[in-house]
Amino acid sequence: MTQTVFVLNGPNLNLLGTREPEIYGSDTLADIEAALTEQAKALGLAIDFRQTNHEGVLVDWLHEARAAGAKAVLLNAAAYTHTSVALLDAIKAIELPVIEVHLSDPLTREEFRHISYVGMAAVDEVKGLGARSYAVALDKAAAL
Ligand code: CA2
Repeated sequence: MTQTVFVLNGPNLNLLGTREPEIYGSDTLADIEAALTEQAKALGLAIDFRQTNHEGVLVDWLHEARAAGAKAVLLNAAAYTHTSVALLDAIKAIELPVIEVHLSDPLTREEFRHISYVGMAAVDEVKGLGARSYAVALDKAAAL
């Protein structure tokens, strides 16, 4: 049976491609989803790609990934990366491999972006490559 990788995106990423292209690139989230869908097919995988602006919804989706028997989760929690103990607890609780993804490299930006609660429980991270961060992360998930 085809294994599924959940790709979960947090707040404001629905605006991708409309503003701040110098930081986040000019691809929209729909562009990233389309490219990942093709890449997943080539890898013999399926993706379940989602975006929400709500912290608790991300927590619910992490639980759902476990219940669905997902192979892994790619998580760009956006600003919640830097604030959310709830996400840290959820990642620990689901006992699935979670790969942290960022378009930019938060470590080269403001100091408040240097802490990552997601990173405290993620098995790996890919950041700073723009839309390609997702592609590299999916290759890593496929290799798990
Ligand atoms: O680089 C990333 O992927 C981030 O997760 C993006 C977050 C930021 O808070 C993290 O520190 C790093 C911000 C996402 C906001 O997305 C926008 C996209 C277009 C225009 C405005 C915001």
